[in-house]
Amino acid sequence: MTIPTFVIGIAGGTGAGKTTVAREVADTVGEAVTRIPIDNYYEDLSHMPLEDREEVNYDHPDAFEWELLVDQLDSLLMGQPIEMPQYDFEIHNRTDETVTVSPSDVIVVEGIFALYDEDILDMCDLRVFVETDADVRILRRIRRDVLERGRELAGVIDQYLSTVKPMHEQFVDPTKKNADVIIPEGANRMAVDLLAEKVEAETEDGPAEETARAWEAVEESDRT
Ligand code: UZR
Ligand code: MG
Repeated sequence: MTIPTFVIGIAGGTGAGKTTVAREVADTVGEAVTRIPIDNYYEDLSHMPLEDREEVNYDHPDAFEWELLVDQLDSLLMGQPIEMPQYDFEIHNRTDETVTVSPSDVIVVEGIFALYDEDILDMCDLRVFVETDADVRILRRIRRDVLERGRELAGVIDQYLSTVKPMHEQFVDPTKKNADVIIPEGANRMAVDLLAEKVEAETEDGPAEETARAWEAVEESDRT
């Protein structure tokens, strides 16, 4: 008997520490964990010139290709591998490459809208919202966008005020009500350990599987 895949959704505002929580949970649990960043499922905007792509509101739920994410998650849950798209923040677009992702016991779906779409919510076994103060989040966001995503400070500030903040208040923050647990300040050790314990408990062989395997062993030894 196989244990069904355990799916965790991790949402929260930009810079909240979602990716860090996902990574630390993955590093803490014994099982293989597949991470699915929802950023990889931004709509393919190859048909648009860069100047237009720079103007897109990436903090709105419509910026994502939900159908593809749902389809691919479905495939993984049915035990089939997927070709996960990859996203390049510097050019605001999907890259030509995909990454083959194999099914695994644990899947972490992570992104600002991880707790937004009804289908995704249904597929999650554990829904987590990472709640970090807005001032801490914007400081992290500035550091990341300037150092890692090739942005100008003025542009980061402008984008934050024009879309990131209002969209957070309108669309992201309300998804907190869909969470089973809210964890403060991103990757705090206790929260990560509790999540990891839950994952271990849900994915380890229960008594039913152990009994079944014990019987198989007995039958096997009877035959020999
Ligand atoms: P996280 N984002 C970009 O800045 N450029 C893109 O091409 C695509 C996304 C940003 C997006 C959102 N918003 O706030 C953030 N803007 O990525 C979500 N503007 O990513 O959860 O890792 O912060
Ligand atoms: Mg992140």
